[in-house]
Amino acid sequence: SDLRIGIIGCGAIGQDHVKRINEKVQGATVTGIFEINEKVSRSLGESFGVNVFSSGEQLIESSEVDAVVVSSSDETHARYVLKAIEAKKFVFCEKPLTPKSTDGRHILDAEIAGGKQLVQVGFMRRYDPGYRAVRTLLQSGSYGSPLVLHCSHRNAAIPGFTTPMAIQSSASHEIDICRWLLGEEYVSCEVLMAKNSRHSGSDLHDPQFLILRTESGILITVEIFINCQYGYDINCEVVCEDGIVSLPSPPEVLVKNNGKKASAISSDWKARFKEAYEVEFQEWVSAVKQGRVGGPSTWDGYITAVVTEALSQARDTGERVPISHMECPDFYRKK
Ligand code: ISE
Repeated sequence: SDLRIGIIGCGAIGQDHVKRINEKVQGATVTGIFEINEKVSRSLGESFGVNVFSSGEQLIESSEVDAVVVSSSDETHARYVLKAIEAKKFVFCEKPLTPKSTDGRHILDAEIAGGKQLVQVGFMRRYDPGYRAVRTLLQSGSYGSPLVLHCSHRNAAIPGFTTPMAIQSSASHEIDICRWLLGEEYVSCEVLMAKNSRHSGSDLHDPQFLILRTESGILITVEIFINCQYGYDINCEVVCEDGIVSLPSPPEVLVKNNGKKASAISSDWKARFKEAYEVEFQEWVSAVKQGRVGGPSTWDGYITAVVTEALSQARDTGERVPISHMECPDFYRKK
């Protein structure tokens, strides 16, 4: 029978998840939602034909919900994830797991104390066919050791974004994907501000430039550009000892017309990573039905929070900041 899913937080991405689970994912149905905005929640309850709960806690405890998706605002993630652990239910939490590493540590301690891995974090890039292909090639060893990664993460425009959000909300994807591609942790970081774009609002410095170094000395550069204007553009080039491995751009038809050669660039991250989100949820549901978690864990969410804090400190002080954290507990090592 279908896994019955409750979704907490039905803003843009939460609504997408409801549709995705009901229309694309095999073996799961959304049976309930909780959304803080009452108007939105009532109309969604009607249009999706699902139960509308009056709190996230009530949804988690409901006997009609087998597993929980948390896509509410970042600051509320920890309390819902902790509640799901208490109720011994599998929980998929959107990235970042928690903005603060202390909250991440609480989740980690609670999950270990409960004795069973229940949490998966929504780092969907790990399910993108392009990133998967890059990782397979790096792991093949055919190109020698990676030496440098050049990443850029550009959004066309995000209204209301602030300087800290560039790291917490956007760069968290690179923090996760680079350590996943390389199988190494970070040891230090720096942040440099570029010349400020005239399109950035008063609360945002844009673009920002991040530098991370890994245990074996690999250098990673990340340009985060929130208001690049021209489209959604994600790039990753891995410079190895014996060659370059680059993330492919989404395939787009090339048009020659009027003395120009052009291909479209999508303006939307939901479209760019559509396939990744679908694979991510299908794999999550299939694993949960077997009673396990297969994707990014609390540990991965915790590390991202630790690195986010180090980067924020580097940004505020203008200094290179060392990154240190505890060893990965055995509980989270892949068996
Ligand atoms: C957003 O939260 C995402 O997850 C997108 O992938 C990212 O590109 C965007 O910058 C974030 O705000």
